Amino acid sequence: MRSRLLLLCAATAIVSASAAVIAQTPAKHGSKEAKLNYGPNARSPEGKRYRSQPLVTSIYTADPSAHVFNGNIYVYPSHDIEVATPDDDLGNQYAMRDYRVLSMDRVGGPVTVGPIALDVKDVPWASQQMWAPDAAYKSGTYYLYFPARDKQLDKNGLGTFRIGVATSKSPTGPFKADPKPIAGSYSMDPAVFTDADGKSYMYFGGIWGGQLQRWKDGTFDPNGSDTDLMQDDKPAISGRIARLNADMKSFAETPRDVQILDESGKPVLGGDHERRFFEASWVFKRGNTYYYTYSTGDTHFLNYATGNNPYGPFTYRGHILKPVQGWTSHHSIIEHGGKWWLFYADTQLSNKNHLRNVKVTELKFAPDGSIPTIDPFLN
Ligand code: FUB
Repeated sequence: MRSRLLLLCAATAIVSASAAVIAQTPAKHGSKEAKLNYGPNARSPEGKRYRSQPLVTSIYTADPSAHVFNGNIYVYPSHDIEVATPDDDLGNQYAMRDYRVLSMDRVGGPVTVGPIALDVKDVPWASQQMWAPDAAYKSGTYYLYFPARDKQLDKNGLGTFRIGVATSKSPTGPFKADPKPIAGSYSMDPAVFTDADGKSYMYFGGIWGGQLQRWKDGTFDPNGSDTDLMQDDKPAISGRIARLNADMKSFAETPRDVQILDESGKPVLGGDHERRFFEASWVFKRGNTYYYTYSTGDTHFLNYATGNNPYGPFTYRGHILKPVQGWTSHHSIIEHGGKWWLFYADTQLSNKNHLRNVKVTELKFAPDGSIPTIDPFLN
């Protein structure tokens, strides 16, 4: 127990450092990284070796949304911070207040941690919990999409989640937030996909603390359930999609459900916790196939389903990633340097659910387009 405490103290000291560049090389004996649970000798609490190492150790990061802009890779993660809030099912322990962007010219190269790109204090409508963001680029402007609780309090004394947008001329910010959240937006985990025809779509939503179950026909039920969805024998609650207007800042339509069907064409049911949608939507296109990927939350898988257009329906295909160390699993997938990459996160450095670290590993495809399931541990 004592050595675990010392390790956590060392980790906290390291991650309080400001902007830094960390190379993905094994830690030198006696270096700061050597004191962390980092490097090829690092082990999970169960004694397993990790498939990949954290991309950075100077700050805690999670929910990585990776993009290729101008040939370089930019990762828009949540910026986890130390808080005393105990873990709960609403995710109050995830009390993030700002964003910082990671950048690299290739997977395996040095990673730069950018300065603060957006702070909650500079978002007029937001109160707290700057959760999983995403980014997009169009015509010389970078767009940062982010969820946060607004300033109107609900029965738990917390704000309702909305989705905001901020812009910058640089991929690393600083970003300036619009004064109001995107009209018609709700819940969290925005992910923007731009199709080959230039049309952009926002996928969003998350159940439990993400509040998706409280929204019916665009209306929020402040007394709705937080975690008991009473949906086991019914189609699972779906993530949402809305096409964006050309301004990239507003919805062109009322959000629609993103349906996930099983192999016989029936909707995946709410009680099917290993297959149903929980949060963390991410869409990419390979050939003519649209891959809708997401997290199963309480069963801790990353899954994928495929379809032939951005709206779906999508047919469930399998697990992308087995459970990582830590409660949440949230990811993104990009193609760079002729390979496909899965960005994900675990809690290797801290072993605390709310202090996560972003990682990357190669994602492969079988000839039929299926994705072999990745194990985040080597043995
Ligand atoms: O990081 C806070 C929340 O936890 C995210 O928005 C979810 O996707 C989960 O990772």
